[in-house]
Amino acid sequence: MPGAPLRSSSAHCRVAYATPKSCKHQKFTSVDGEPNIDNQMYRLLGCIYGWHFYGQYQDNANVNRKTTGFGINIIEVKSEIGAGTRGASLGPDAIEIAALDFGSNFFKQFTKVEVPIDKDALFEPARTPFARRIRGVSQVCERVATEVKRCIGSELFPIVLSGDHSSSAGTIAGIRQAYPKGRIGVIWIDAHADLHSPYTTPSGNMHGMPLSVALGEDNEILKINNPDDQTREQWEAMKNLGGVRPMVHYKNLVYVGLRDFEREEDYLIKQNKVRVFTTDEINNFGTEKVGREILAAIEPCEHIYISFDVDSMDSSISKGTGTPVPGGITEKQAASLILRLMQNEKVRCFEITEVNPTLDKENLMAENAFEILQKVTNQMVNELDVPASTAMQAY
Ligand SMILES: [Mn+2]
Repeated sequence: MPGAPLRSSSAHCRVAYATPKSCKHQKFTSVDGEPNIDNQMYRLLGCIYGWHFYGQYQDNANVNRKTTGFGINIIEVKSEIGAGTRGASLGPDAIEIAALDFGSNFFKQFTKVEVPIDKDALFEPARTPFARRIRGVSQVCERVATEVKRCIGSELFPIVLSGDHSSSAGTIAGIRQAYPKGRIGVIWIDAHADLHSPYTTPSGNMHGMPLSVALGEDNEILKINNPDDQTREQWEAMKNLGGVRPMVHYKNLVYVGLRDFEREEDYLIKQNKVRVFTTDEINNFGTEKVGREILAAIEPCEHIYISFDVDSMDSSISKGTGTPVPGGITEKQAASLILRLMQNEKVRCFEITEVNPTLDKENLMAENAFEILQKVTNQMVNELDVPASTAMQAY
C-alpha cells in the first residue's frame, strides 16, 4: 500500500514510511531520542524497502492523487464557435476568476492545458447555414479529442472546462479513441437534448448537435433541411472522429434535467427509449436515489462520461448561460448529484460547459460552476483515494 507505514521488525524502531521522501527526512534516533546504531540500520533497511515499494508503486502506475493532485488534468476549451449567443468562450476564464475571488489556488494545484482555438472562425460569415461554422467546430473537436485521449493515455483524469457544448463531441471522441473497445456510457446533464443534426436543426447552431455526432445520428426521417455538400462531408468526418462509429449507443445514454427539446429530438428519445431523469424525479426522490438509478441504467458500461451543461440548473438561479430554461435543478442538487455519480470508479471524464459570464450578474454562474468543480476534485483527491486510482487504471 503506497504511503502506508512500513513497520520495521525492531521494537525499538519507529515507523519508516514507504516513500523516498520520508527516507530523506528520516532522523536516526531511537524511541528515547538518542542516536542508536542498530536503529540506523533498521532505518536504512526501511528506506531500501521503501524504495522497493515505491518502485512497484510506480510500475503499477497507481498515481497517488492524495498528495500531488497529479492525477487530474484540467483541459480548457475556450471556444464558442458552436453557440448562437456570444460569450461562452469566456466561461473557463470566468471560472478561474471565481476561483480567485474565493481565494482558491485551484488552478495552480492541478495541471492545466488549453486547447488552441482559431478565434477568427467567428469573424467569418457562417457559410453552412444548417451546421454553422462546421469546419471550425470540427477542428476544435479534433483537438479536444487528441487532448482527452492523451490525458487518459497518460493515466490522468481529464476535467474539461468548455465554452459551448459542441466541443463535447470531441470529448466523447477522445474517450472513444482512448478506449476503442468497451461500452461508453454518457450522462448528459442538460436542459436540452443536443440531438439535432444538420438535417433537422432549426438554428444551425452546432451546440445542439454533439450527441448526434457521438451517436452517429442524422435523423433523416424527420429531415427539414437540405445541407450542402460541404456540410454533409464535414458532418460525416465528425461522426468518424472517434475511430469507431457510432462512438456511443442510445442504450448507454441517459439525460438528466432535460426539459427543452424539439419534436425531432423527442422522436429519437422515444424511438430509442432513452432514459430521462427529470427535475421532478430529483425533487421527489433526492439525488442519492436518482444518482443510483442513473448509474444502474448504464450499468453494463465500462467507461462513463459526465457532461454537465450549466443550463440544466434552473434559470432563476443564474442568467449566465446562453439558453436558460425554467424548471431546472438547483445548484445544490447539481452538486450532490454529480458528487454521487463521480463516486463510481468507471467515470473517466467530467465536463462543465456553457458558462457565459457576458450574460451574467456578478459572475454567479461561474461561481456556482467553480464550487461544483472544487467539490468534485476534493472528493476525488481526498475521499476516493483508492477508487479514484482504480478509475485511472486505463485499458
Ligand atoms: Mn448542452
